[in-house]
Amino acid sequence: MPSPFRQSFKFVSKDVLHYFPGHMSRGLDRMQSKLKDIDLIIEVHDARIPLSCRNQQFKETLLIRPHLLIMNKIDVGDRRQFYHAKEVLKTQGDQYTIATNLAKGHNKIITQKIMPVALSILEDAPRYHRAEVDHYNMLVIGLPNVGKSTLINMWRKAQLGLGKATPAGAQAGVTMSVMEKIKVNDNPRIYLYDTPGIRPCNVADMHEGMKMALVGTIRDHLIGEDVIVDYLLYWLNKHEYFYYVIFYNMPDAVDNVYDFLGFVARSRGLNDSSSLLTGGYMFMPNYIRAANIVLSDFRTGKLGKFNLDEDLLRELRPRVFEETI
Ligand SMILES: Nc1nc2c(ncn2[C@@H]2O[C@H](COP(=O)(O)OP(=O)(O)O)[C@@H](O)[C@H]2O)c(=O)[nH]1
Ligand SMILES: [Mg+2]
Repeated sequence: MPSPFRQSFKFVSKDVLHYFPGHMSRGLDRMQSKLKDIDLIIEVHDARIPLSCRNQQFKETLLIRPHLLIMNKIDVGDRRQFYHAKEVLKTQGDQYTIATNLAKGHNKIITQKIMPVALSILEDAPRYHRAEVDHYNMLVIGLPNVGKSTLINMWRKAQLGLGKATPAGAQAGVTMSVMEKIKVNDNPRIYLYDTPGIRPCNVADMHEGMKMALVGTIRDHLIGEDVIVDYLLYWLNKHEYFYYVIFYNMPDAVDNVYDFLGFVARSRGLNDSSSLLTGGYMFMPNYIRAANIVLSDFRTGKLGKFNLDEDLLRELRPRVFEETI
C-alpha cells in the first residue's frame, strides 16, 4: 500500500540558506590566518546530522592540520546508527571521531575521552614549525550551537577548576566575537580558541538546510518555526516514526502542519483571541507558540532520538538497515 504521507517536501524559500553574515566570512579569514599557530583542530558537530552540513570550506582550508571530530549531543541522537555513520566518516577522512554528551557535564568526558585522544593525535602528528613551543593551541570550530563553548568551559572547569570563560546559549549564534584564546589545561599547557559558528555559505541541498534548522544551528525565526516543524512532521511521517501521535495524545497521525500545530495549541490552551465587530471573541490557535513547544520537545529528545541523516546512511550502508528487519 502506498504511504498516505508526503514523500517529498515542498520548500518555501531558498534565500535564507544562502545567507552568510559578514562576520562569518571575516571569522573564517581570521581562523585561516591563525592556522600557523594551531596544533590541532577540534571540530564540534551535531551527532543528529553526522553525515551532512559539514562545512566544505573547513575541509578545504582548515583541515590540513591534525583534526579531531567531536560529535556532540549524542544524548538526543540515535547511538546505533551513529556507530555506523562513524565508519562512513572514517572512509571520508575523519580518522578520529568521538561521540559526546557535553550537557551531562561529567569531567570524565574531558579527562578520559577528549584529552587523551587529542594528545595522542598530536603525538603522532608532525608539529610543523612549532617544534620548539612548550604549549599546544587548539582551534575549536563548527556550526553555531553545536556545543563549542560548552566544551571549552567544561575543559577549563575539569582541569583548572575555573568558571565559565565563554558564554554558551540555546539559540544559534551566541558566540559573536571572533576568537578568544582560553587556557584550559596545565601540564601540558593547552589553549583553546573559541570561534563563532560558521555556516556553509551555500547549502546545496535543501534537506541539509532544513536539518540544520531542525537541530538549531540557524536561528528559528529566519526560517520560520512553523516551517521547521513542517519539515519535522514530513520527516517523521516519511520514516514512519509515529511516537509523536502518542506523545501529544492525538487521535491519529497528520500530514498537514497546521492541523498538527492546531492540535497542540488547542490541547495546551495556546489561543489568541480577537474581538469581533458583532460582539464576542474569536479564538485562533497560536501556531508559533505551539511550534516552539514542538521544537523544544524534539530538541530535548522527547519525540525520539534520531539520526536525521538516516536516508544518507541507508544509501551508503544498506546492510545496517536490512539487519534490523
Ligand atoms: N542535549 C545536549 N545539549 C547540549 C550538549 N552540549 C551542549 N548543549 C547545549 O547546546 C546549546 C549550545 O551550546 P554552545 O556551547 O553555546 O554552542 P556553540 O554555539 O557551538 O558555542 C546550549 O544550550 C548547551 O547547553 C549535549 O551534549 N547535549
Ligand atoms: Mg559559542
